[in-house]
Amino acid sequence: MAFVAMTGWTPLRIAERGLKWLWGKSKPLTVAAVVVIGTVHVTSYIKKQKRRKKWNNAGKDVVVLHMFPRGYFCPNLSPFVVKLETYLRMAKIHYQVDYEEPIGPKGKCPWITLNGEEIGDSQLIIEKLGSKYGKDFSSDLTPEQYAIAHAMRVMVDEHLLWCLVVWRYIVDGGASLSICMKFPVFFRILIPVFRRKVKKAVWMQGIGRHSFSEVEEIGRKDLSALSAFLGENTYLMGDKATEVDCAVFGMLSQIIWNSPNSPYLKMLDTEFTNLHAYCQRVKEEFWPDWNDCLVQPFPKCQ
Ligand SMILES: N[C@@H](CCC(=O)N[C@@H](CS)C(=O)NCC(=O)O)C(=O)O
Repeated sequence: MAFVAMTGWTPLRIAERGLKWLWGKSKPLTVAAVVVIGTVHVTSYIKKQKRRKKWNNAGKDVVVLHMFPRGYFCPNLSPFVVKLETYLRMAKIHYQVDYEEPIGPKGKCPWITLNGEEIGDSQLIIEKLGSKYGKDFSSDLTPEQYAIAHAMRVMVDEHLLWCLVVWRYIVDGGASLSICMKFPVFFRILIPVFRRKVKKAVWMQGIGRHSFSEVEEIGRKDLSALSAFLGENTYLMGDKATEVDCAVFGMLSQIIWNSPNSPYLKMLDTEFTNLHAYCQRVKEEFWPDWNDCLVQPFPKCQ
């Protein structure tokens, strides 16, 4: 108090002086930071607008499919990209691919641009395209068959997926990704960051609380159900391919071509061989240009 009385320097005045001093010292740095951040934002905004202009010029009713870059052994490392691209082929819908902006309006890959509209989520996209182009391959199914196909699709998209996520990012630590896809050094550095994000996600989802062997058994039961249901059929719902085949093929494609050394690949090779043969059939039917959709040349290790 005596100090305040003698000098007239209240705590408020001291703080005010301190802030003024700090601003004086760091003004050039603050201005430089604002200019750099502003320039980066404006430049990326302009680039984003240019890309949109290009996609909107793709042509009326032409789908622009935004995805991660192609892989060495499978056209994509995302089961949902393979699912959606298989559907586009099944439905013979004219489409173009884009690798510049793989993450879409819902913060996920894949997404599409159609006549200027941006749509996210493989399933919602398939349903929307199905009604727009009149390509509903499940319309002949009975309500009971339809319900089974729906349950199978959800099991694969929302359950088996997590078993693969645990293997790919936690057990395998993303190692198979760098074998199966050309990863720029920058992205390799980001794998541990993504791994941490996945660890949090699987914990929240719940599957991350199980041991690896428990997760493996959970995955085995899904594959076993698919295998038993497929039996000797050509496609899941019989002789004719339907939407559920796109989802199942998309997910199994990740096991067969993008998960070397995974326990699930061993299961398909030994226990559930009809699923392996089924994937070869879907590939032959809808991906005659499979090899042209891969990054060449293959790495020496394979
Ligand atoms: N339900 C979505 C799932 C899409 C999805 O999970 N995509 C993953 C790649 S396989 C992704 O974008 N992950 C990036 C992230 O979550 O940040 C769909 O069917 O499209």
